[in-house]
Amino acid sequence: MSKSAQSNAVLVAIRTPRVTAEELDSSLQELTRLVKTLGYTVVGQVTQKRSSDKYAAVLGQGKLAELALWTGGSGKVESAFERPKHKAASKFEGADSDLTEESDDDEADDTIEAVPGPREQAQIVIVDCDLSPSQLKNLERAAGVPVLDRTGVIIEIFSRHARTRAARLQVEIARLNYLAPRLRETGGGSERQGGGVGGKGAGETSLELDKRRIRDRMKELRAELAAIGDEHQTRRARREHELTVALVGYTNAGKSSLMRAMTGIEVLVADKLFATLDTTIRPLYPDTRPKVLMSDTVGFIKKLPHDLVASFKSTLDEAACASLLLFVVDASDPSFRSQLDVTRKVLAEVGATDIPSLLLLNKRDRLGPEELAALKAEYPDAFFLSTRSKDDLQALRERIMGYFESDMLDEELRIPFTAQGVMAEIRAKMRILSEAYDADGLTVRVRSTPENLSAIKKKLAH
Ligand SMILES: Nc1nc2c(ncn2[C@@H]2O[C@H](COP(=O)(O)OP(=O)(O)O)[C@@H](O)[C@H]2O)c(=O)[nH]1
Ligand SMILES: [Mg+2]
Repeated sequence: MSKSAQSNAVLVAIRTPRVTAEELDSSLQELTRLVKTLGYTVVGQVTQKRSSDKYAAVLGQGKLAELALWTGGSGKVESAFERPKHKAASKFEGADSDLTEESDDDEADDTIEAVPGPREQAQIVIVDCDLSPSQLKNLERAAGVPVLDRTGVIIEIFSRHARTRAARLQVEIARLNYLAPRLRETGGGSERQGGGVGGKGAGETSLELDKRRIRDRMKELRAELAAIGDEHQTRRARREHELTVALVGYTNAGKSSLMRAMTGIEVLVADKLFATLDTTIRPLYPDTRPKVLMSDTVGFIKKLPHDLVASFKSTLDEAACASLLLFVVDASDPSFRSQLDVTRKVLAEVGATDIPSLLLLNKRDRLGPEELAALKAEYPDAFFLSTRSKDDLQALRERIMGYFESDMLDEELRIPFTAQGVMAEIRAKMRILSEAYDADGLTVRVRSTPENLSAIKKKLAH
């Protein structure tokens, strides 16, 4: 339990006049899912109606105090050591008077009900809007715990999902770009030092030095990225070796649930040995012959900050290498058609146009019989399922294997006892339809991809 106690998050959101209650709610739901993806449990939220989300500490004074209840902080921006600069202070006072004008009584009532017990303390604050560096600093002071904004959360998720070298570089650039203006002076304030060899330039503070290092590193990363060039060759080569099914679609479609159910991650995660394994790509479980890998992509995000579009696309590299794409949609979400359009368009942009695909209309348990019939008429080729139905999952597994096997050949192989080593490879890569032993060896009937078949035949010929 102590581990989960270390990873509670409290969400903060501002509802500006342009935003409806429904929009705020759906934005917070999405943020909750993103935060969960990072491994945090959302234990509470602090929201406030304000004219803007640009106030010095985002929240007004009363709401800062409410936030501090969750995090155990002071609830105040001013620290004993450093008072806000003149301009910031007057802006902050403005924020206070704004609170009395705009604070919502209903929300205040909610707060009293939701006052956290000692077991629900949050160790991080996640803010639904993007924060300026000084807003971040002010909030951290009041909360007394680290603060991450929406962009920070998304960058963190992307970096976990970036698998190819190009994707890693792209995400690293986005991270440094985000980090640079948020760097703070570490150590003893802004002391200046003379230039040492390879160290600070004359009169350069350590903060300036850090910023220069970041700029240099970004230059390096960009050069490296440019040098990688066209990766299509490598992709094609990979596709011949492994059978990979990639799940793509918006967040909340049910991709991770499907991934868990089809690959037995839950079984594995329960066993601590496997807990640290990469869970974004795993073989189907129970094992299949041939082996089929499933990959979970980061998922399309409705409010994706513009600066992150490039790094988001790069996390789709895995999908662009897949042998089969599964487009997962939440069929009970009225906006799934437009989401499907965006998903298809972006995948075409990352060069995944020639990959065969199957449309999965998920959450069919949430549809009435008439809705279901109408959707079946509209999407006759789609596969309907609920990730909660064992039968549906089994049927999907058969559909996927059937797809791969349609490309495969059945053949009879003669394996003399002198070539028994080859059998292990056959068992790993092919589906064995029958095997019969006799005095000199065995005869197996296999179903296999043409590539694997010719590789094995070559070995047997030796
Ligand atoms: N009713 C219903 N809910 C589902 C189904 N599949 C997933 N969900 C729920 O939908 C939410 C999002 O699922 P998740 O797998 O995290 O989606 P992802 O963002 O695409 O990875 C979770 O609350 C799931 O429990 C389903 O078949 N039926
Ligand atoms: Mg997911």
